[in-house]
Amino acid sequence: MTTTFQPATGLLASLDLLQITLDGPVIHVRLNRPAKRNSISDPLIQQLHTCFVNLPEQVKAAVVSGEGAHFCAGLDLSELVERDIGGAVLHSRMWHAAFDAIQFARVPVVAVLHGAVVGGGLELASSCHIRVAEQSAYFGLPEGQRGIFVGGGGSVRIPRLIGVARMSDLMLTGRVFDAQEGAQMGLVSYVVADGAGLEKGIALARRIATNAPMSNYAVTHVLPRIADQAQSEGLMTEALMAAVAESTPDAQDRLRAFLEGRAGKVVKSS
Ligand code: 1HE
Repeated sequence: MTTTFQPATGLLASLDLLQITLDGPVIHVRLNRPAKRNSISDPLIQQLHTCFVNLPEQVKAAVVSGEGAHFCAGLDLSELVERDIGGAVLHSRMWHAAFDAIQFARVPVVAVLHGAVVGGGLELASSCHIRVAEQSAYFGLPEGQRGIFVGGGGSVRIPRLIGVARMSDLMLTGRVFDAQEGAQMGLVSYVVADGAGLEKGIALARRIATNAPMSNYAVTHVLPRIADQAQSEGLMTEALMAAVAESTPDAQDRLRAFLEGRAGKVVKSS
């Protein structure tokens, strides 16, 4: 695959804990704190927030990865010591804002995972829409061992992916899941060889970027909300969203293209 990613300019270039590059409709956001295993300090969580609420106009899909041997070692534990109770609430809410900015970004986000994806790192991965894991990836929630609890939306997002029982197991017993186990339980959608994650993640992002923006928006913003609704409300929300999507010029063009034999068919992946 040829990649021609160029460094971001302007505000995004000033975010020194992220390495942000762009290739047409795809933005690649790499956590860039490898000496601290990409653990998430206050400046790093703030920079993630800033990045995802300021995606350039041209961007239609995003990839998040980590520099160095690990995706992310979670919360920067050195910052936890001596935070008072009020500060702790605000800190958690700051993480919620950042990860909401990712889950409800304007575009879908693909996480490329390798090495440790633990604690807040797993919370970050869970706020993305698709997860690609290299064989080296492993998943854990060491909060129990550290005497704390998840605070970056993990209790809301992780059970929706793997269920309360599996999340409880990770937290209570210190169990760690490898990439294959992550795939079996639906935490990751693709497992690839070590070193092949980014290529896969970028290929998926390029494919996602060819969809109609309103369809992608419906999937990332409306689908999870429907999943949270009771059946009756969910069906009504679905009908309204379907009507909005169908009536966009984009949908009309794409439907006509298929009917006139100008659009691709649905075939088995090679
Ligand atoms: C850190 C952190 C960190 C590394 N906060 N500094 N997260 C954890 O409990 C995971 C803690 N980290 C680890 O288990 C290991 O560091 C790793 C398995 C991820 C990587 O091991 P390794 O051998 O490659 O690196 P290392 O030697 O342990 O760490 C390298 C440096 O990064 C070292 O600093 P140095 O100054 O001595 O070089 C480490 O101290 C530093 N480092 N991880 C701070 N997490 C919103 S609530 C979320 C709650 C949580 O995320 S709890 C889970 C926290």
